[in-house]
Amino acid sequence: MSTHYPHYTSRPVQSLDGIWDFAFVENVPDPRSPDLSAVTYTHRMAVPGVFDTLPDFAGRRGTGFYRRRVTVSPKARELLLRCDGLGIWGAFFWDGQLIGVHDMPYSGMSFRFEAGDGAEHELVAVVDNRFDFARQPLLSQYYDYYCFGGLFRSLELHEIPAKALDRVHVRTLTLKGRVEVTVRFLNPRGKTAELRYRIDGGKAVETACPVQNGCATFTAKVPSPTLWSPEHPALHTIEVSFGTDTVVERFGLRTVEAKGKRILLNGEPIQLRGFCRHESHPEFGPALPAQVLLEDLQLLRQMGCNFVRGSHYPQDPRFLDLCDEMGILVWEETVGWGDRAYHLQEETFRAAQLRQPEYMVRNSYNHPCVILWGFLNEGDSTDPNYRGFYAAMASAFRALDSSRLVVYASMFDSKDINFDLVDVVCLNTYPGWYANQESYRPLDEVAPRLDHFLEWVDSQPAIADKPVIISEIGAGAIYGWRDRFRAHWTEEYQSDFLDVVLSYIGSHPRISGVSLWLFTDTRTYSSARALGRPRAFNNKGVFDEYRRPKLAVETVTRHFQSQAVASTRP
Ligand code: ADA
Repeated sequence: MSTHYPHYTSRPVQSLDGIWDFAFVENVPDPRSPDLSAVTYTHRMAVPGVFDTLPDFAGRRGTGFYRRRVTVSPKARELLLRCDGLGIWGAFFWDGQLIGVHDMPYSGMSFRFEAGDGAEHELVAVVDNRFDFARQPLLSQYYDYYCFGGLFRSLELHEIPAKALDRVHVRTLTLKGRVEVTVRFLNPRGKTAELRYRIDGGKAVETACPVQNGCATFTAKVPSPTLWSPEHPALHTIEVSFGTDTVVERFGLRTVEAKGKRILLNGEPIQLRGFCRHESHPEFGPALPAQVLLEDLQLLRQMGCNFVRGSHYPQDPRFLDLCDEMGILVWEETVGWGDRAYHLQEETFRAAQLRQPEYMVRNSYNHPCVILWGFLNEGDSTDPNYRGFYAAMASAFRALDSSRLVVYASMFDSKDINFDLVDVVCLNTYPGWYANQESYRPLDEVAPRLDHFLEWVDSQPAIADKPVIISEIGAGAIYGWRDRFRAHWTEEYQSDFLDVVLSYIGSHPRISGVSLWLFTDTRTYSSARALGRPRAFNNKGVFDEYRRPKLAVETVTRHFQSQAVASTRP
């Protein structure tokens, strides 16, 4: 059984998670065509895991070679390797032959190939964590988060039958339980497909559907429909069979839209209360054990949150399954950080960005928790030269999924020129933190800056009707650093700061939501840029990297819990 939905219940599926042979090599000229016979496997490595937090390789950049034996059934013909995510670039070799390049960091990708003769095979993964713009344009050393190296999410091997399913996507058509079901095939053949489906384990329905562009689409009625919401995260399942192949997908009935300056969930206005969260841990990197995923979600719930911004990359599918179950709304976004002309003008960067929505939508479509598709965090949204690219990113998401809102987080305040292209106006802003040095009381910068922004939005006809999210705002604090001066970097200052911010947001109905920066402290630059990031961590977490609470947790809890109570009052 897979670690997350979907579950392929009839084809042979084996998990490749576990301990692999490993070698770390520096200065490999081209990891796309390595000399595998020259590699000496000196170590063992965990999958999922990251090699660059372990004592022997901490902080090093180079090429990791992973190797293991795999046994498939002797009659296996076609295989599919699914890798739920790696960093920062990878290639897979089956019996020495290249079977796929994984160049979408943090995204799940699958590779199909012939099994070859016999039951015993060798699988090698070459995982490179060096920054190389030509090979991996999506991640750079200057990004304000450490880009870990390794096979950091699960791997599976599937034996594919001749008639095989890829994914089944379910879209809510009406809140009374009418859904649109799109079945995607791996080997689309013929004009019609004979399908069998069951919803919530109920009666099996047979249907013959026309196949177009590799997909068959039909509508269905959920027999006992229950809406999904943060308060009642009810979920449904659909099991679809095609020939001998069966997949079970889970979905929720819910709608999301932007209307009259509000975000509506199931037709009702919703206020988003939450945090930006990095999938990061000093030891595990993004390969968080299920226990830590649960820990994070319990901490968020205890603070009264209903929202997580998955900064700044596609999310772990196990985390999204848990958000579905626990009723936490999610903003999922493409890999990117502060990209300026030097990236935005490069065709390799643009092409890689434009491919990300394809994987994100394919992987996350059925998660009711995901309500926002985001792209290009703090990219240059002031330069008219890149407005076309912003429009293309928004269209890429909309073409694949018209059932969610599309956003990007801007740091440019009233200088931004692209807010009209997306559904919600989202601002990252740090008044009172990156403050005027002459300021005697930097906290006084918060309200005027936010006032100015909201007035500006309302004065712009093209965006005045859109909802507003404060997608980042926060202040750093070093865990355990308390001081009666309550100055920058003390836990006291962070707590005072978030008190001011959340008092403001709580009394300004024009703001539809906030994702505070940041949930936990997160490893970042290890170069000289770390001079502005004590410990080479982004220290704006209200928890440190080991999830130990700072003073601000009580402050945030007080505000979010009282807002949560207020929002449920009739
Ligand atoms: C930006 C960015 C974050 C983080 C933050 C900060 O808004 O989006 O990733 O770097 O600034 O801490 O300054």
